[in-house]
This record gives sequence, structure tokens and C-alpha cells, in this order.
Amino acid sequence: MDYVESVLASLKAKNPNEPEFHQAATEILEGLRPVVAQHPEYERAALLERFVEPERVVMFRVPWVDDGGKVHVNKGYRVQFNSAIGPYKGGLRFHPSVNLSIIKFLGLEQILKNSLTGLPIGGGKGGSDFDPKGKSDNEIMRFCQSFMTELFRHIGQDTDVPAGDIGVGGREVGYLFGQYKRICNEHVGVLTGRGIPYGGSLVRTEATGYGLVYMVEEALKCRGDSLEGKTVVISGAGNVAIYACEKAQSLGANVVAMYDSDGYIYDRAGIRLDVIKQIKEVERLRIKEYAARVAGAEYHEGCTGIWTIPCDIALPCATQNEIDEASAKTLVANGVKYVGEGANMPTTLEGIAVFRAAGVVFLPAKAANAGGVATSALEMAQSSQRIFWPFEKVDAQLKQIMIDIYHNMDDAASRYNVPGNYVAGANIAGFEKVASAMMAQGIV
Ligand code: NDP
Ligand code: 2IT
Repeated sequence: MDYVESVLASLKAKNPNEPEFHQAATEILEGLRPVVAQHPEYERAALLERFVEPERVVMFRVPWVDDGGKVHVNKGYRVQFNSAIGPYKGGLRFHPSVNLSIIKFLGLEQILKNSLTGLPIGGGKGGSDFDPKGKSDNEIMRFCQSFMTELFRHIGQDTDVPAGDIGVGGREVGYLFGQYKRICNEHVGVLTGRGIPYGGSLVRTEATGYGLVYMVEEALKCRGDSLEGKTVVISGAGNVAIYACEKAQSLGANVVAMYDSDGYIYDRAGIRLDVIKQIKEVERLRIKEYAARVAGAEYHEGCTGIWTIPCDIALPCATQNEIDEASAKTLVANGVKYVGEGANMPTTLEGIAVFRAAGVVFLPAKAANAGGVATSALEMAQSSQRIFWPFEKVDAQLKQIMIDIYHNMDDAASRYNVPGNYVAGANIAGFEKVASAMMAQGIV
């Protein structure tokens, strides 16, 4: 058993029933094998064992009262995974599927993603099994207030800075920030994704989706191609999906399909994003509504059918494991050339193997969706300087960061003799900085 295998075996034995965490750790550590081989000192320092063990895990009760006066109890989590290169940074996810395994996989990914941005942010993630769907504004507010009434003692602008993720957008960040400020009496950048009037950054709303498309654009450009005229399928209809669609369309692509967790819409004429925004951002309805409002659009129940639609570029932007081996094979058979992961770990390990074998340009999540957290770090910079940058300045920085990440992972893959393997390249490029910071800081 080599070092990587023994760390993975021990991780699985010590953390049973955490399949998503095992999956993320396997993908990461397998890619780091050549780095570990060049650095025998890492094994003596138990660097990988420390890397996969969170510095701190906080789990708490979140009681709240619904509009009818009934009390509910949810689980709250914050995993403070790694602070070697900066304060813990990462989103909060509110979704009924949330458990410790999911928060730990997201936190582990976040360490390397945040390192790839080139900005000084460590890795963390949190959330709750609370389901925001169908809740009134007041219920959402009371839940957020209760969640923050415990979380506040664990976070801080120089300690841990949460943000949004699935089920946590501008509205939720607003309620969370209001309660933090009320308890701590501090108006500081303790959360990112805040509204513009109270310290948010322009472009943060668009950043993950825009950043994803900036990276796809760079990958195309390096191969003498562009987005112009390309057929694109995007899964999800939330924050990441909507702004990926907006940027892809503005660069000349034809986005033909999107979904929510009930089913997908297929509109050969090109998605009407104004209609999607109205349905999803304003009215908070189901995507099915799109077919009722746009002539010629089809609605199909269920999600996986979206991957049977022929496309040049697939952008999974909903959730983990949405593209399995079978869907990957269908995409390849239908001629997909590029896959850019907007969601975190949307492709299974078997699906990634299919894309690699077929020579698909595969841009892994921790690189491709890093634009969101990168812009969060730009929000932190503005908050601490108490200044406010214009849209164009933040957008230009975001674009440059995405281009740099692309070339850093491409270079790392080549340096370690796996050219074009961006899964390994992103893991290596992200890990190098974290590893040297951890080694320099001693056994902590
Ligand atoms: P949103 O809550 O805004 O949107 C999520 C979308 O995905 C919704 O359309 C939702 O459908 C769908 N979805 C969620 N869970 C499932 C599921 N189990 N099956 C099918 N569809 C599902 O979240 P975001 O857009 O912010 O996040 C999407 C992904 O991007 C996540 O993986 C997140 O971790 C990742 N990400 C987000 C960043 C950000 O800045 N927001 C940054 C980097 C990554 P429905 O409404 O029906 O549930
Ligand atoms: O997965 C992610 O990178 C996010 N949800 C964004 C985290 C952040 O701190 O902006």
C-alpha cells in the first residue's frame, strides 16, 4: 500500500457512512500521488493525514417557529477545515440532503479551490438540512436568525467568513448578517454575498457563472475556438446556472436547456433568460412554468434526461453527482467536446473517467467554479479597506483570475507528466501552496 492508499483506507475506516467525503478525498489524493512522490518529507510530517482531517467541526441545534406557531428543529454545521493560507472561507448550504459527509466533501474541495484563486483564504463550509422551499419570508428570516444565534461565536472577519451556496442567496445572507450585527455590534465583512447597500461587492451575484464561462472561453481560445455558435446545456436554474447562461449567451452561444429538481426545459430557439429570471429570482416558481410562458419550449419531468440533448458544451451547475457514467457516455456519444463544472463535484468518478477516455476537455469544479469565492475574497478586501470598486474593475479581476487558474492547472498537469488532465492539474496547483504553508507552520 503506498502513502496515498493508506491515507484513504484510514480515512474510510475512521469516517464510515460519508460517501461524498470519500469520493472527494479519493479524487484529490489520487491526483496528488506524483507530488507526494517528489516530497518524501510529507509522509513523515503526516501532511496528508492532517490535510484530510478538519481543524474543527461545529454541529448545533437550530430551533425555529413556523408561521402557524409550531416549533421545528434542524441540524446546523460549520466545518472549519484548513486555515493554513487564510481565514476559513466557504459557503452555507440549506438543503434537506445536507449532512456531515456533504459538508466535509465541500469543505475539502474548498481548501484547494480557494488556494487556486491566488488569494489569502482558507477552506470551510457549513449549512443545514433546513429546506427553504415553500417557506414564507418570515420563516426564512426566523430560521436564519436562529442559525446565526449559534454560528456567530465561531466566525469573524479574520477567523471564518461564510457566504451562500445552494438555498442561500442574497435574501438569506441579508438575514444572517442582520443577526450577526445585532449580536456582535460590528458592521464588518463577516459574510460575503451581502447586498450592495450594506457592504457587498458588485459582480458577486454573477461571479460563479461568469467565472465558469470565462474559463471555458479561455480553454476554447487556447484551442483556436470560441463560444460563438456553440450549443450549450446547463443544469440547474439557480444562481450559478443563470449567470453562466447570461455570459455564455453574451459570447454568442446558444443555451438550449436548463433544469430544476423537478424536470428540465428544452428550448431549441435558445433559452429566454429574462423569463427564467422572472420565474426563479422574482416569483420563485418551478421551471415547468417556462414551457407555459414560452411557445415552442418543451418541459420534461425528471432531471437526467437533460444529458441526452446533443450539445458541444455541458455545464453542470446544480449539485453533486448529477452526471454519472451513463450520462457521460450519452454526452460523449452525442459529441460533447467541453465539460465545465459550475456545481461542486457534479460528475462521478466513473463519469470523469468516461470524459477523459474520450478526450473531452474537462474543467473540474474546484477550478471552474472558483470565480464565486474569488469575488468573495475581493469583497473581503473592499470591506476591510472600507471602499467600493466599480463593476468593471471587479469583473476584470475576476476574468484575469479565471484565466490564471486555467493556465496554472494546465502547467501543473504538464509539469507532472499528465498534460490535459485538469483534475490532477487543479489538485496539484491548489495543493502546492497549502502544503508549503502547512510545512512552514510546524505540526499544527
Ligand atoms: P441555488 O440554490 O441558487 O440553485 C441550485 C439549483 O440546482 C436549483 O435550480 C435547484 O433546483 C438545483 N438543484 C439543487 N439540488 C438539486 C438536486 N438534488 N437535484 C436536482 N437539482 C438540484 O444554488 P447555486 O446556484 O448557488 O449552487 C449550485 C451549485 O454550484 C452547487 O453545487 C454549489 O455548491 C455550487 N457553487 C455555488 C457557488 C455560488 O457562488 N453560489 C460557488 C461555487 C459553486 P431546486 O430549486 O428545484 O432545488
Ligand atoms: O462553493 C463555493 O465556492 C461557494 N459556495 C462560494 C463560497 C464563498 O465563500 O463565496
